Amino acid sequence: MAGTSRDTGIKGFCTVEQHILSKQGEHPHATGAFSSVLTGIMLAGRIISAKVRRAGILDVLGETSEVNVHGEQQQKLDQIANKALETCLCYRESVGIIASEELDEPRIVRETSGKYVIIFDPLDGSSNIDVNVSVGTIFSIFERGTHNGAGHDHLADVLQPGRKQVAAGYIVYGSSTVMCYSTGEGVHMFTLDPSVGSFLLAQENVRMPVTGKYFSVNEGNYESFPRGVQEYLTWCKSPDAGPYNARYIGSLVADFHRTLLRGGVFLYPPTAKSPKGKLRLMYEANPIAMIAEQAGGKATDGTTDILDKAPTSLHERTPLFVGSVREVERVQEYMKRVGG
Ligand code: FBP
Repeated sequence: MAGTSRDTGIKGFCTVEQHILSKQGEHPHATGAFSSVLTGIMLAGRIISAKVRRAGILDVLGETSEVNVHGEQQQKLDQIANKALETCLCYRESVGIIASEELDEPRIVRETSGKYVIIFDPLDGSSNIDVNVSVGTIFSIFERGTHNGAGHDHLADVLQPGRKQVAAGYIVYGSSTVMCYSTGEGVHMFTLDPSVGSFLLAQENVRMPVTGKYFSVNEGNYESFPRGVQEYLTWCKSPDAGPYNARYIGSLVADFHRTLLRGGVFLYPPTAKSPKGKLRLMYEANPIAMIAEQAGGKATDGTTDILDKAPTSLHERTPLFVGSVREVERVQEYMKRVGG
């Protein structure tokens, strides 16, 4: 599939739709319902990308007067991104339920029909929006439980463990707009070509390096990290380790994308301010964990693999340690040895 197409000279002149079609052979019962959801997410991604790229000259920067369920002041672009995803997804017949970081409760789009549940962080890294640093959209897709009409348990359809995701991914709005997604058969990366308005295949079956000398963490919280994490970070900075390079953008989607391609580990441990961790399980940790594992990496909350955690609420938080298998295991060893 990959490789340069002779007549266009554009590497991998393959769209996401073609890529899914090419995989359909492996899914004889595919109905197009899934690709319809993905094209909805990509359309919203193109709309958001266009706003983010012209943010300085459009009235989309800064805060709104509204506060979201987390008590955070909503950014204008948070709302714009959320609206774009809601609108693009709710048109699709195969969408039954959507849930978002910016919506207090799940939205039941179709009471009994609509096969899929889509949970998303419309604009991750909001603290970076106004300073032109990469931000992103993160999405997680589940299939609904059995449709039995009245009394259907919508919340049970949303609160499924990450291992049940049928697909997950993210879009980074960085120097270019890149989408990475997985349906459980590897991780594939597409770049938005604004000149043709399509996400084109950039790399298939992306593999995360097994090790990598990068650690990514907000060390401003160092004093309240668990001692095992403090000891691991001290080791990373020691001649014995190399030392490792510190990299922290402050947008999970961008810090993870670098970790996917270069290896290393991203850490958001429990802190005094966020004793359960800051990041949200359903629309940050779960989808990122699926991509990590599908690329050969690992994602844990320190003890349990993220994808094996049983969610109890839509906006629950979790500690997150994700990256190269060897690095995440090393953090866990330190946490076990030094006791959390
Ligand atoms: P939202 O911007 O979607 O709320 O995401 C949370 C986030 O911005 C992550 O993208 C990032 O990894 C983390 O918070 C940064 O937190 P901190 O500013 O505490 O380092």
